[in-house]
Amino acid sequence: MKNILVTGGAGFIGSNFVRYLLRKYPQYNCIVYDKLTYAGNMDNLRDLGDDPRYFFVRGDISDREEVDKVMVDHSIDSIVNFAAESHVDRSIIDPDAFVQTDVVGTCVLLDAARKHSIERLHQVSTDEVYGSIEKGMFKEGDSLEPNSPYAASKAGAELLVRAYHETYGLNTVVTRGSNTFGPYQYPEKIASLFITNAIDDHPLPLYGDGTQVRDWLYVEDHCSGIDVVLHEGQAGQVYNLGGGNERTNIIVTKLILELMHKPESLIVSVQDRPGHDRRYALDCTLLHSLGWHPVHSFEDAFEKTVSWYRENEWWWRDIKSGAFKEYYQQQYGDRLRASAGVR
Ligand code: NAD
Ligand code: TDX
Repeated sequence: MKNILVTGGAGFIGSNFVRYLLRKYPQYNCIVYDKLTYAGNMDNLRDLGDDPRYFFVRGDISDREEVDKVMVDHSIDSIVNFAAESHVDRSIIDPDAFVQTDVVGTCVLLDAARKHSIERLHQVSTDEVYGSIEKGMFKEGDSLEPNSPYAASKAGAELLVRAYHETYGLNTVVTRGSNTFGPYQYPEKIASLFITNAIDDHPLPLYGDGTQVRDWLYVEDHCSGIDVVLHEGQAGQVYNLGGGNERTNIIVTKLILELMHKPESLIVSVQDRPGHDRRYALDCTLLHSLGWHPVHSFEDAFEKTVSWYRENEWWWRDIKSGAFKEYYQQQYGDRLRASAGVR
């Protein structure tokens, strides 16, 4: 591998991955290909500045011509596909873009991978494709029972990846990552939203009773897991990639407030997310057998994350003062008003 196309590299995990890759592999070139949707942000890559091994191309993964051009222009030999519409709540409001980018876009990348005979395509997927589990842990062979339009579109993408491996012998790997947190996360997800709200003493809108469970993974550990599978994973294989940190949402919320010395009275219980998955949990034995283990403790990584948002207001204040406000109103306006009425 030499010229790696990182689609969605201007987003949260993608930008952290680009930094990780360039740091670890001095011989690699990283070509970021990103549509720059509301979630894509050149500020996420600002510190790479004039690194001669980093290139940025603005483009849509569902545009065949643009994808073809970047493959040729940069002699791409591997693809890591992060590009996606990634937020469950937005997929409930409007699923269209999820199907277009997550499913159709992945299909276009698979075709380009075939056409240009690339060495490997790594699909960055999610634990949400399994649906919810009350007890035990999901294994890679378990059935896919996605519950949100987001999860369904990611499952659709994965099935195409599988089919291209089986039918055309394309060298593919898939990672199913769990809930990720860390620097440069668009402030719509629970961790980045609640930290930035708490800085401003704004309410933290907790869905339902807050007893849903997620498995938390620090972004650096997510990147190292992708790195291991990209380089060591078996062709055609899927790998669970979880942090082993199961926590309820209420526990995560209270931890954030404790780390920030803010009162629990900021927590407001609001109307639940429809189709809300109760619990995700991953058995990561397969990935552990490749030698990967998360190295960041949940509490320390959360503390680091809180500090990062505190020290980098320049990054998120701009985002929160723009189009985000409209989304926030749509998603939380009625919910917060209804909760205030109940009190
Ligand atoms: P993000 O929303 O922060 O970033 C997505 C990026 O993709 C953005 O830069 C956006 O501009 C780009 N993009 C969107 N549509 C595109 C298109 N049509 N063409 C090209 N670029 C496009 O997402 P994230 O949280 O960094 O997630 C990255 C990937 O990891 C996604 O595939 C997501 O499903 C997966 N994932 C995320 C998590 C998590 O907790 N955040 C966990 C597991 C898996
Ligand atoms: O305002 C909120 N209040 C709240 O209680 C938000 C945004 C979330 N929540 C709850 C819902 C979930 O139980 O917190 C939990 C986490 O929610 P999100 O941060 O929206 O993440 P989730 O829906 O679990 O999906 C995430 O993990 C898997 C990422 O967004 C996906 O991209 C990834 O695939």
